[in-house]
Amino acid sequence: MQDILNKLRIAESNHGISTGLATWAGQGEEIASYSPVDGKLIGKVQSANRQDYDTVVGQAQEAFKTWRLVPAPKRGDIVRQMGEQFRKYKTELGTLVSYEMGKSLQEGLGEVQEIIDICDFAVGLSRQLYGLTMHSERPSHRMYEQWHPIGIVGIISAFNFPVAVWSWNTMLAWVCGDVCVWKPSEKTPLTAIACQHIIQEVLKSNDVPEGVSGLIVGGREVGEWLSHDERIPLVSATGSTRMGKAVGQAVGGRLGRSLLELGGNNAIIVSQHADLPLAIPAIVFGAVGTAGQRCTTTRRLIIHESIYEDVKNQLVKAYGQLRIGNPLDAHNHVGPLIDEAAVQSYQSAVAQVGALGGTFAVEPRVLSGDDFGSGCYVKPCIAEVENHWPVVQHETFAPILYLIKYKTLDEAIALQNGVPQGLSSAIFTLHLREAEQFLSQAGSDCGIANVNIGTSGAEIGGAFGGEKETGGGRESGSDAWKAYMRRQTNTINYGTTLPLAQGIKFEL
Ligand code: UN1
Repeated sequence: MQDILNKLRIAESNHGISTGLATWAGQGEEIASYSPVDGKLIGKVQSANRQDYDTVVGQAQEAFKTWRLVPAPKRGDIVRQMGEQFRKYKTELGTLVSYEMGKSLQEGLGEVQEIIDICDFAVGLSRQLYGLTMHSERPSHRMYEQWHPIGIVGIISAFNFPVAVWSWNTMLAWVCGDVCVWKPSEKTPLTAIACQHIIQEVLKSNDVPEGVSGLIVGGREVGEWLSHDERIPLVSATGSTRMGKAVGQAVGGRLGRSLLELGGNNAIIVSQHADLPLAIPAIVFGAVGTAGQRCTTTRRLIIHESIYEDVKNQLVKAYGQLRIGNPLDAHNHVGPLIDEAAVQSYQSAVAQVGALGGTFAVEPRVLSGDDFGSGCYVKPCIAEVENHWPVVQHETFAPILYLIKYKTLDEAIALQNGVPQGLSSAIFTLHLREAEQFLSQAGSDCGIANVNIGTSGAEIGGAFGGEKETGGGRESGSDAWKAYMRRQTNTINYGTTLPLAQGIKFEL
């Protein structure tokens, strides 16, 4: 690991990590990053105080003045070079993601692949920031719209995807001509610093001011500074619904824009017409991948009553084959939770299930022993529950899968939609009518609705996000870029008279 930290220019230090970055020099409290894999200290980071914050935002404001003038395809070329850098550092960064956050190495590498993919996407996008032209109702008038950069984008990201979610926002924002100020999760500061180092080489060699990429390491107060700061027209926040409500209210209070990607409570409907050999691995990956800490994690299974016992038995068998342990060991499927507080949430949720009369098809357990020294390893479990129970309505960031029975598809869709969140959803069926009903306007109410694939593991090419308490924002692919720009409608009169719209007469 030391080799990897050296390559990423993160040295272990008891006195904070010196990055040599002008855009980040913390004078605030020290934040220690412990690995949930083995409980060891990876490094300590000085967080930013308010003065550091203002310095970074000031640098971002200055950088915006030049960055917005760089032609978009040229900005795209710089993002292309960043993609090359991430290709170069994929193994090292993926390994650090795995070690600092605790997800499997495969998923750590997958996360860096998402960065590479969004860089490629953004390069193409840099030549496609299209606006429409309209036909004016007035003679010798031309109307069109154009998209301009909006300014500083504040990015608040969560521990579970410590680098990919940053890149979805940043790479788009950059080709759009914006500059970014990033507040990573205080649980994963080192992966953020590593990213900052990786992109610095590109910024330097292209003479781009460092201020296009500010980094603010710190706790909740940094999120509050960003949310209340009128210098920041857009705040993109990924994390809990509680955090998103606070950000949304603060940003809304000053009529700024927020882009919120918050909690999910994702369900898969397993119809009697499902191809079970396809469904079972999708369910298991969705429920236990990233130890249940994705916002797209499969939390609820809504199973047709005629196949309920069969599906349950197959899942119990599949869970029996799961290997839990060090995520850097490629043999293991499930790593640790992020910290002990997450273990407590898992314990509290399973206790609530028990108290409400739920039964466990696969028992929960906090694992102990030499291999689980960090105290953050838990057993993925399966509980038989009712959808309306508060614990089932709530997103617990842990590998707890809830089983629910249904009789008719209408009922299944109502159950699937019957939670406060609306991020991801799926149905397994080979029946065309069922699939189409699920996808129809009267079907799933989520931002993501899949057929015959699970709820997690979305590709970057689609718009990512969801409805209701998930916050309504869309990041990543499709036309999500529009949130990062301001639209301007332009009407040009190239005639010799001044006709007014709506035929209004005004004579002097
Ligand atoms: C998240 O958990 O915040 O679709 C993002 C997925 C990943 C992204 C998840 N591509 O599961």
